[in-house]
Amino acid sequence: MDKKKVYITRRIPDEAIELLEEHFHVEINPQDRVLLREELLEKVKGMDAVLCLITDNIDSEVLEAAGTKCKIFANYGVGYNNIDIVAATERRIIITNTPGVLDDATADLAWTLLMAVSRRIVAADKFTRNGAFQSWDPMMFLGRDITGKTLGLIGAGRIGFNFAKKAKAFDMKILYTGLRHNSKIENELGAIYVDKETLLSEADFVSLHVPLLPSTTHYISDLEFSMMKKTSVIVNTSRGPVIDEKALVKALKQGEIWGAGLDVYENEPEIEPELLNMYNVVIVPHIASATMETRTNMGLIAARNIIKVLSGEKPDTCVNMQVLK
Ligand code: 8YV
Repeated sequence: MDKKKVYITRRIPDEAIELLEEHFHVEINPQDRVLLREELLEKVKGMDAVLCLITDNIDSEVLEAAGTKCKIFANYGVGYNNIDIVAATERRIIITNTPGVLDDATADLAWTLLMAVSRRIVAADKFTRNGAFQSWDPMMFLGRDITGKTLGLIGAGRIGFNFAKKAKAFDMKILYTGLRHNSKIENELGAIYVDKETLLSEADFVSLHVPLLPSTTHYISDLEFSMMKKTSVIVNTSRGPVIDEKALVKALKQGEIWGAGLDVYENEPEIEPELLNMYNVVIVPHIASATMETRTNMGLIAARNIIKVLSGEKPDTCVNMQVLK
């Protein structure tokens, strides 16, 4: 019998590819770039499964193009706002994601950004490299304390919890807000649930850990920035559109907040040009899960989901459970 066919839209770590190759005929996008729309529509045709990335727009046209043989789109990421879940469910295509394995890496990167902004690491590094460190100056690169300050967590799911856990080492007070109370974060970390306004006005550091939904789009905009402390730092490792990027530029320019650490952008890979020249902003290119271990584990979850689904079993991490009933 012919082997089932799996398409991978962009090269991912070898372990996942090798695992899939033990079972299926695997084709991978050979180019080091996101597939163009017409390429994606062509490549998914006749596949039994597709392993896609958050940079692929999987809408009803793509799902339709894949055809009736296709059982699963396994998304390489925990977020799946790139996929039309309703359209997939209508076609009884299973959608999976990669939760759990990237909690630490994402929380670590959020901390890296928080610290880099607070201690002005990037600007200080550039200054030193450029040979500008000619004499020590007591007023040079004054940053902001972290220990003992108040952390404001927006979204207390797995990644938010993990981020807050690390705040304990800095003796921080932890405030959180979100759709629902989380007794685990309250009992284990002493976090206090507050409304959005209280969080924004009391936190020294605000970190975003919510999925992108209509209700979280521009969750932080002009009004929210005006409520924040002038000394505060905002960190975003969730999804770009959660922050209104133009409002962020304005808030930074007007000194409504002290700084920002960003991994994600509203119109990725484009970035508001003014952010590029601001000294109090640290920007990285969506690398929160970019460690060898984490990216390998994400690939293995996606690969195992495909193996299970194409053997008639339930996947480990389905996001449209209705299809399994
Ligand atoms: C990845 C992410 O970089 O998991 C997510 O939702 O945004 C990141 O971990 C991305 O998914 C890679 O496709």
